[in-house]
Amino acid sequence: MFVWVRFCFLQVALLTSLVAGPPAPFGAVPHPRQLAWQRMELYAFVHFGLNTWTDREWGYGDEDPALFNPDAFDARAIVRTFREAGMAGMILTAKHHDGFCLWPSATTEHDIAASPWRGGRGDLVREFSDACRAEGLKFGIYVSPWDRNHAEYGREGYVKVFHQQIREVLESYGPVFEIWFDGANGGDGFYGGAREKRSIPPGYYRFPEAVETIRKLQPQCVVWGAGDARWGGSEQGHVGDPHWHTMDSKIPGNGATGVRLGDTWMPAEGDTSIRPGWFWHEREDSRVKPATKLMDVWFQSVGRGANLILNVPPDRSGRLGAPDIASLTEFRRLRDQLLSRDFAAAATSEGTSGDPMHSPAMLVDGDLETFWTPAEAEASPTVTLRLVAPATFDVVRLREQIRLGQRVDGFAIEVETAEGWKTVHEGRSIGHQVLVRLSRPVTASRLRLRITSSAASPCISEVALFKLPAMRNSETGIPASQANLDKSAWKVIAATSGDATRAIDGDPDTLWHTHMEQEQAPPQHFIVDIGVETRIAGFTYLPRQDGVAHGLTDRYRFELSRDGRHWLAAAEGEFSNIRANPVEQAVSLKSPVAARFFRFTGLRALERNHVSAAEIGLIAAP
Ligand code: FUL
Repeated sequence: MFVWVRFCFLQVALLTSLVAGPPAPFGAVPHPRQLAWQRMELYAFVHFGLNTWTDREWGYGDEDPALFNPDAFDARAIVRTFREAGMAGMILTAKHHDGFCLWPSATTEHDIAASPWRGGRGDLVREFSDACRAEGLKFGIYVSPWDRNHAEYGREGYVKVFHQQIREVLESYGPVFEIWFDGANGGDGFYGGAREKRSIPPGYYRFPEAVETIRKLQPQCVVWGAGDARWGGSEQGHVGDPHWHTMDSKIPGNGATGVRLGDTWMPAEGDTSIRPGWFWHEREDSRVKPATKLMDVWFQSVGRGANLILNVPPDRSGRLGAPDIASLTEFRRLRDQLLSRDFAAAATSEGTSGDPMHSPAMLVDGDLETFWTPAEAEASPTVTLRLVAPATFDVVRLREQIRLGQRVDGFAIEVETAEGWKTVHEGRSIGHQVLVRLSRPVTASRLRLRITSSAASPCISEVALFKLPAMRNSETGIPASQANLDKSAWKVIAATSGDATRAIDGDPDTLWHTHMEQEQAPPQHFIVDIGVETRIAGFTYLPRQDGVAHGLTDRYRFELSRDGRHWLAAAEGEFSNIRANPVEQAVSLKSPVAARFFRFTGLRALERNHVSAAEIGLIAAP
């Protein structure tokens, strides 16, 4: 029976191909679960947990669960905001690196059942997953592999716990569209009281086995970071250009661009937070990204064919902040306005086609599944669209039918002007979609899409034309620094090595760097005289901004002095997550200290054996 059905199928396939049937898939193609996921495009991230109370980005693992008590938590209100912002789903940090589980887990006592919230009977994963179902959003889960709380971390015992946690969250909360496995691991932690550094061997988490379990429990769930989808390469949300949906099992590649012609379909997700950090910090209430900035990030992720996961963290009351909601609302309005009118709709089209089913008319039929494929003989396939009326546009959206693989390697967009045809854009990748922003608006009634290079006959499903809404210029609304003390009269009076004036010159592109003729290993420090005694409430550290991790300082000491001789240890600690998210770090002192001198010491470096800082600033007490 099977053989016969298969034989018939081959016959039909052969016949259709003689009649010029649909093009065969090319290279790696998406699994249906990946395809459904790629079409979600935009969803929310929710970082919420003990860090919300301790004001940290990475908890050490020894935080008291009693801190967790959001008195006005309302999952439904949060999810409604996401729906109104046009998001297709949300992912919750069910467990972050501090090991605190937001659901009552049988694997640990370090969970929500140990908190006073809802009398110790609360389950935040349940409340969010129920709210998502009620609001029609998909629900996803982040379970951190690195666990700074668990005593067995680094040993076999913890791997079992981790796998059990995955089972718990997938068995009890309905469909999960994506599970997120973060790669971060800073080494040290509480680890049941050991307070030590632990390193793990490659393969420690046994992901292949975990993925097998996930497939069994929830076959539609996309595994991020260990199976189906990849990181977009930065925590600023953007992905590369050109952007390929494939990676290769043999060639190491960069997640931002992907690997052209790679053997594995592994689409990217750009991740970023609406605030500088992932968790809510009061001091960042004034640093919420405005909608214009979100539009930029969206163009550089969704507009390059990737998904965008945008983090919007609840505060200690368990609600989203007013500035965050305002920005999301405006972000939605701008996207709606942009996409409300497609000037290519109902255009007539001319061009060759490989077969009648795949004529150029498919490009403007509003159907993502249908596509145009040119006659095979055409060397540089071109399609011409005549719009129903002359239109002014500055955004062109193109989509390939990615069920058949990513095929196009180069394209040009041309418009007809009074002086003849003019190329207004040349690009490389299309894939799921590309939103091309033209350098300026053009007015035309005829447009040509020319495929200049393609690894297999192009299969283009859409051309659409839009006009950007008026946007107040992208003043980001994010102050350059949280430090508020003027540095112009500051003087470096000592430094163990390197030119420390570069860390107080107000220029984020210059840096203090203790790598001289040879590496000057941490600890390394410098001392600054700020000229007048001032009440200091905190300091800021801006990591180097050139994308290099050498000397990135993830442990610091900060001291203050009135006379430059007697020092007070004002703060010592960790700058968490600066490798992936090298934004300015602000540290508040327990209470303000009057001082005229400060000494900044880098105690540990993430890479190479030296210390660097782009800027150090001071926060004066009000
Ligand atoms: C990173 C983590 O270390 C951050 O804390 C955050 O969760 C981000 C989404 O991923 O690698």
